[in-house]
Amino acid sequence: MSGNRTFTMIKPDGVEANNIGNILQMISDAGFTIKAMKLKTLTTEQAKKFYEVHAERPFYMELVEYMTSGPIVAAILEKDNAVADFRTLIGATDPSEAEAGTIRAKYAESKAKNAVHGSDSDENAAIEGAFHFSDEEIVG
Ligand code: IDP
Ligand code: MG
Repeated sequence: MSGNRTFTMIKPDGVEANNIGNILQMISDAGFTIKAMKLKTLTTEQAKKFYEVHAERPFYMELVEYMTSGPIVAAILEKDNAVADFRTLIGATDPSEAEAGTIRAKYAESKAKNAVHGSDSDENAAIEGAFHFSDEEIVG
């Protein structure tokens, strides 16, 4: 059975472009409930750890620099089939390939600065949620 939670971040370009409200509206219109949320600026150490799986990719340091360039909004979201449905809502990594009407098609600047993160598996949703939130910061 697929899980009912995913983890997201509104990335620095989304915050900088004043799209926090627009993106949260799309998320709630799509049926997701917010279980935890915070605005914070990631340290270099936190961004490196969060994107550790990409450490060997050529864009890793560019990604870390971008993700620490300004505040992000981190959130845990709940919905049936949360991980897959959220990946559908955000669209492809590269906004030029993202379906019309998806968050990235509407608000991403580029493949690097692509407005939002969404977990890619139930396992990573749990790991990423726990990376950003303590149990007491998550509502029941
Ligand atoms: P995803 O966010 O759609 O899951 P991943 O392949 O997991 O995409 O990549 C993580 C993040 O790394 C992307 O969201 C994007 O910000 C950045 N990224 C991915 N590919 C590239 C690239 O080719 N150049 C620069 N940044 C990239
Ligand atoms: Mg990914």
